[in-house]
Amino acid sequence: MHTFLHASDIGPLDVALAEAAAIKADRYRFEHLGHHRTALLIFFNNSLRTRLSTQKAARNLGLDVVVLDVNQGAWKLETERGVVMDGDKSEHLLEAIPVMASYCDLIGVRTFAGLTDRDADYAENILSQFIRYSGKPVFSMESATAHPLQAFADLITINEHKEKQRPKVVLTWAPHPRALPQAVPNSFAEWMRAADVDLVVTHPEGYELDPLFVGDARVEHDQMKAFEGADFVYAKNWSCPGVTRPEAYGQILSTDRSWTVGEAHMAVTNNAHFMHCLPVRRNMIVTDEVIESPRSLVIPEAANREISATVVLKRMLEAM
Ligand code: AN0
Ligand code: CP
Repeated sequence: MHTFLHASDIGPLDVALAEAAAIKADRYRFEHLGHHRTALLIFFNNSLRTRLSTQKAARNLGLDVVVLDVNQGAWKLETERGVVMDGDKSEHLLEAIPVMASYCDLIGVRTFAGLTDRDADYAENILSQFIRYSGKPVFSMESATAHPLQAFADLITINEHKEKQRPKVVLTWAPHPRALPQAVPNSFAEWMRAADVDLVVTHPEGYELDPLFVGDARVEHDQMKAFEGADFVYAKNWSCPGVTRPEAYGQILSTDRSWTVGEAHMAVTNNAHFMHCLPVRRNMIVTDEVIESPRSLVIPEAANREISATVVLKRMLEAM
């Protein structure tokens, strides 16, 4: 595996899930693979879970790890070609990428969507330059349109907790005070479709996700109806994806707090597990009662980020 961005990059999901279970049972089992190799983790944006779990995963595999926070201590990077660099950016990505790549064997990149230029975001403008100019395997640690390490961890968590072969999984939009990317819901929808669960997506009008990720998954605009009989409820805010409302790309279209997941919502489910990728704003996305309930999986889900990252880095090392 040379790049990790989409569910298809990891091949058959049953094989990946079996590998995840084996690694969870013995997470140092492939420690020899990373000997004398270095992973570089580059953060253009904040992170708690990805930063820690990916470092832990790399160490499980015997890798050395270097972490760079681009906006803290590095030169400000220009990302557009053809710009006269007379502003505050001291270095271009076109030099910085091969330089950074010369010190490592594989590269993880976190770079959020700008949420102003849909075409640039959906072309994965920054990640694709790393893929093209680094000459090294590159994996997304949440890039403009996708967060595959999160979706893989979510799938592992659902697989561990499901009580029927084909559970009903509901992806629900929920309100948030700031405009957030679509990367998490995009990848969640993509991976759930690949895993063949009964996926239902619910959101207010205008929040339609890109068909590239959501395919022909069932969309139900009545949130309560969507929740009926659900085995898993996956909450997330996202901004306007610009599919049905191109002029509103990246904007907040609704702040309707009736979409905040509470006990009345969970009461119509099949005693569903609650999931969220974190960080979560309590009593905006989900009430205290629901996130603290015994059916909440937010902590095991975050813990599985170490497992998904270990599988992905292992695959990349094996392909070298
Ligand atoms: C980010 C997002 O919504 O994409 C990261 C989630 C893992 N969340 C925030 O910026 C709050
Ligand atoms: N879920 C997730 O990716 O969290 P961080 O933004 O803290 O890495």
